[in-house]
Amino acid sequence: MSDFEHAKKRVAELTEILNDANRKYYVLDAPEISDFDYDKYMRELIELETEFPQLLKEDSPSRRVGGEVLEGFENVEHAVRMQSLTDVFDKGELLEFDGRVRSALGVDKPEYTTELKIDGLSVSLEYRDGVFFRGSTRGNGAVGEDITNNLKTVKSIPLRLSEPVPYLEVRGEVFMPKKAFLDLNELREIRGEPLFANPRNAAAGSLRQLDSSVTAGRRLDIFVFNVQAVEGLEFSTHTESLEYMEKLGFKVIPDRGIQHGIEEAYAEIERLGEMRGTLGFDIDGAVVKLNSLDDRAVMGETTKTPRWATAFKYPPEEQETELLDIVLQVGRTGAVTPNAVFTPVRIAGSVVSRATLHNIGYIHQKDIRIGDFIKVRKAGDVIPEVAEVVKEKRRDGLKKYEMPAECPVCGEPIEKAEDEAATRCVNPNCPARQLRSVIHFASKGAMDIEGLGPAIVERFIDGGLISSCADLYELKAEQLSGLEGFGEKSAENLIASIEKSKSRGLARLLAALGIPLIGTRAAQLIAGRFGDIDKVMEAEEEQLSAIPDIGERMAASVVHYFSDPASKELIRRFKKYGLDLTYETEETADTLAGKTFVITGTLPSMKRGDAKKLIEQNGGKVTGSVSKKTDYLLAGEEAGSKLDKANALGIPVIDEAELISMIG
Ligand code: 1X8
Repeated sequence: MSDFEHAKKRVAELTEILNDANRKYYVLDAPEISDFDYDKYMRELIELETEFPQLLKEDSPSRRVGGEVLEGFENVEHAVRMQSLTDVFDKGELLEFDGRVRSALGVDKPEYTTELKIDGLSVSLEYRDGVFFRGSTRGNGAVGEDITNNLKTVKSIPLRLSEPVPYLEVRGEVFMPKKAFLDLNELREIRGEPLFANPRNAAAGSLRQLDSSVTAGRRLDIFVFNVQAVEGLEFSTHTESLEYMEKLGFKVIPDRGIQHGIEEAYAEIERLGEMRGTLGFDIDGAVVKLNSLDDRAVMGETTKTPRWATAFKYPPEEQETELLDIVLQVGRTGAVTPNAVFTPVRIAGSVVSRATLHNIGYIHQKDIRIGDFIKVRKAGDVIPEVAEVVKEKRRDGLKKYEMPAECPVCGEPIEKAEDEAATRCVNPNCPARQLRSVIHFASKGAMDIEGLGPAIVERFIDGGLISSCADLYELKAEQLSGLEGFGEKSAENLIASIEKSKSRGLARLLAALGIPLIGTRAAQLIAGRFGDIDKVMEAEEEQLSAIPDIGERMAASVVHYFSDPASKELIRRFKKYGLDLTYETEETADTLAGKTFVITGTLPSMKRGDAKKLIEQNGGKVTGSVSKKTDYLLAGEEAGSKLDKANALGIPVIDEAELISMIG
């Protein structure tokens, strides 16, 4: 075989392995291969496709990482209109819908299916010969936009079906799980980027990216719930079509059952409604549909909506409570955010007693006053917010709320810029700002100082031991061992981790400084381009923005940060304490970051201690006993109970040679 034929065969194998792994992980939620192996195969595939570009197919799993940047989206005319549903808001309206169905079909108990209505974005997915070739937004129902590249990055969308169906179009709803949404916003907050209001907006913003690698970085998911068109096949019921889609490899809407008559359907609506708070994603209702496709044909449709289905909208869960206080929180960038504190209430599955009030403009717009009765709800089921004031219940003498003129923490004046909603404390020495910046500095993605969590940072700042990140490097074990909860040993351990952080290198340090808009990846790119801190500090905006993926605003943010004498002083001190402020390529040795290993048995060439060191040098962690949190068991000769336990838990077992190949 020629090199090309070898490559072709291997590309087919890798495609198969990766598509299968992907389906097991994202559709079936039952992963079989490790992330490490997945990444390894993906790298191999990308290398082969780079060497032999003619092997890069439209359904290659490598398309999932994105990368193509478009000028704009093309229009797609939907061959089958993507209809909307008529809404009903209570049982009475639902019974009216059922009345129309019963009289048209002439039956007492129509056969319904009731499903969750996902609060995301409707998309159409089209397959030719079993290969995904086009995905589009709903748009106005008749014409949408071609977002194929972005949809290919959604891991639960199959790029190739288990059968080569000549033509298939399915409809589904793309959404961002609540957890992914909260993580994304947390990251955006750290980077000083605007936050998304709810998971739906985050999903919409992610699908509308012209650069598909941005979409790839957002954890989007999908449920499909309808076959829009299929060639060479006919179904008699909706449930049959769902089963068919499942067989083809789609992630199909869960919790579908058949109900006989509207009372059963209503009971199902109530059951689904009760699950609402416990689901990992937002829903905005339940969809009741006729199951038989013949029945559907009898009912027909209007231009916009089918007559055979309706959406039951759950009332937004809102609770009335009393606003006890408005407290102010000072963020790392100095933004002073007002928060409502109210008598605890239960909403969408959890008890809440605080909600953000965003900024002073929001408070004034809703005229929220301390002592008011307010209605609280969860924005997109996740973030509590104050929906409105119950004005009828307002008692006399409540005063209009005004922001204090001084920072609640440091007492220095606070400012509101004309063009900004936020009010800020501009005192760089404000303890609240310092607290947050030290917490960020020590965190995992930054300098990763083990044992220095938020609670301890707070105690150090409150106790006057430190007031900035640089002060950490002046701490002595003797100072700590006197503190409550610190023994001699734990004090020494913490000092040792602080010491260890000195060698993290330039990329992590840049990320740790908390420069607005500069996260881990940007820090890495900048460190790689300039190599040491002095060059970064001297860099001009044009040089920075010439780095691919570093935008103008990021460039300006870096220059602005280092133009501040306080930043220069901080760096001067870091140098004095001997921090490594250079970038070495080896520094990216975070191959094993986030991975936890347990070592057992006798290794062929290394002592266990050396293996531990090697894992740690590459960013991994070593612990003593096997648990669900263990990622790999490194096993040598005569491995005993740990091996049994790892096998029982399905934890991958590797040998010394595999460890070495993992590190590369
Ligand atoms: C919209 C949605 C439907 C379903 C789930 N989520 C949605 N957002 C479903 O059928 N289970 S149907 C639908 C529509 O037809 N407009």
